[in-house]
Amino acid sequence: MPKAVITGVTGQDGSYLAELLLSKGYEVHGLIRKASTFNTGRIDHIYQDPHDPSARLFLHYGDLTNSEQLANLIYNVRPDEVYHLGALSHVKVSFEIPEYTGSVTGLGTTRILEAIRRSGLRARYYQASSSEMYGSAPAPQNEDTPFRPRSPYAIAKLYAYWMAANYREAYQMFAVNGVLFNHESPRRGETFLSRKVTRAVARILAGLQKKTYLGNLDTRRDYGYAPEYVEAMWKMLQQDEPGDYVLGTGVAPTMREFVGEAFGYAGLDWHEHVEIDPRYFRPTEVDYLQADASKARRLLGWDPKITYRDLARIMVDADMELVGLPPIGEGLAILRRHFGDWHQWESGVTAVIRNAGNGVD
Ligand code: NDP
Ligand code: GDR
Repeated sequence: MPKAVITGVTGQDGSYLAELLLSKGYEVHGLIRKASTFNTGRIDHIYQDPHDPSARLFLHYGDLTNSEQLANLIYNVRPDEVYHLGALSHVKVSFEIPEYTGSVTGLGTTRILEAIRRSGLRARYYQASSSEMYGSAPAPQNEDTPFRPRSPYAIAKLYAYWMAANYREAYQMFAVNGVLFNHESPRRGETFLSRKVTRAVARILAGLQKKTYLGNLDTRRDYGYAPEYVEAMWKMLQQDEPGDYVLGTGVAPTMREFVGEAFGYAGLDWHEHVEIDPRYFRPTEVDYLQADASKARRLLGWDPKITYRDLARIMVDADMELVGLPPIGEGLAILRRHFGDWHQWESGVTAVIRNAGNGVD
C-alpha cells in the first residue's frame, strides 16, 4: 500500500487530496497544528479511529516552523510521496505578518525537503507553488514566464519554488512544482474572495446579513474548481520524470464579474449589497492572472471542466444549504453531470464546512 504525507491536510486542498488518495488505496498521514479549537472540520468525515484495524488516515501534530517534528514525521512514516500544501496562504495577511509568512511558507519548505533528504528516502515531493509568483508579469502566464512577485506571500512561495527545483538538481530528488492558479470550492476559507461572496449571498437570502464589504474588484483571477486540481497534483507525481506544471482554466474574470455571477444566480442585484472598503486593498496588487496550462493538458491529460460561472453556482448552492435554505440546484446538477463519486457534492461536503464560524470577513 503506497504511503503519502500531506502537510496542510486540514486546508481546502489537503482535505480533497486526502479523500482522493484514500480512494486510490493509499495510507495517508496528515500534519496538523495543535490548536485550542477544532481545526479538523474539513477532514472529520474521513477520519477513522487509529485503533480501527482498517484505518488508513493518520494525523500527526507538528508545525512547519519546527524542523524536529517534521524530521520525525518523515523518518517514522517513511512515505513514498510527500505533498507539501501547508502554508500561510492568505496574500493580504502576509503583508501584516511578513516575517512569519517567510518562516512558514518559505522556510517550511526547506525544513520538509531537508527532512526527506536526511532520511535517505527516495520519496517523491510535490511543492504547492502559486500563480501569485507571476505577480505583475503579463498574462497569460506559463512555465516559461518570468516571476515578478508582489507580496510577502508570493516572495516566500518563490523561495520555496527554487528550493524544490534546487533539491531536484542537487540531490536528484523527484521534486515537482505545481504552479496553481486560483482554485475554489465550498471548502474554500471564508476570508478568500470567492467564498466570502458566495457565503454572503446565502446569508443575505437567509436574512442573516444585508451587505458585504469587499476590496479591489478590478483584478482578474483564473478561477477553477479545487478537486480537479488535486487530481493533477497526484498525476504530477506519477510521471516518469519530475517537472513543473502550470494549472488553470485559461478563463480569468474580473472579481466584479464573479461577484455579479454569484449574486445574479441567486436573483440579487450585487450593487445593493456590496460596499467597497479600502481596508481590503493590498499595498501592491496583482492585476491579471490567466493560465496557459497547455503543458499540463499535453503531458498530464489534464482538462478542467469547471470555470467561474459553474463555480459560482456550485458554491452558492453549497452555502445556501449551509444556512438551511434549499439550494437553487444548478450547482448540484453541474457536479452530477461532470464527476464521479469522490468529490461529488453530497451532504459530506457541506457537513465539513458547517463547523465554520459566523461573522468573519
Ligand atoms: P488553506 O489556507 O486552506 O490551507 C493551508 C493549510 O496549511 C492548513 O491546513 C493550515 O492549517 C496549514 N498551515 C498553516 N500554517 C501552518 C503551520 N505553521 N504549520 C503547519 N500547518 C500549517 O490553503 P489551500 O488548501 O487553499 O492551499 C493549499 C496550498 O496551495 C497552500 O500552500 C497555498 O499557498 C497553495 N496554493 C493555493 C491555491 C488556491 O487557489 N487555493 C493556488 C496556488 C497555491 P490550519 O487548518 O491549522 O490553519
Ligand atoms: P488571492 O485570493 O489573493 O488570489 O490568493 P483572494 O481570494 O484573497 O483575492 C482574490 C482577489 O480578490 C480581491 N479582493 C478580495 N480578496 C479578499 N480576500 N477579500 C476581499 O474582501 C476582497 N475584495 C477584493 C483581492 O484583492 C484579489 O485581487 C489565493 C490564495 O489561495 C493563495 O494562497 C494562492 O496562491 C492564490 O490564490 C493563487
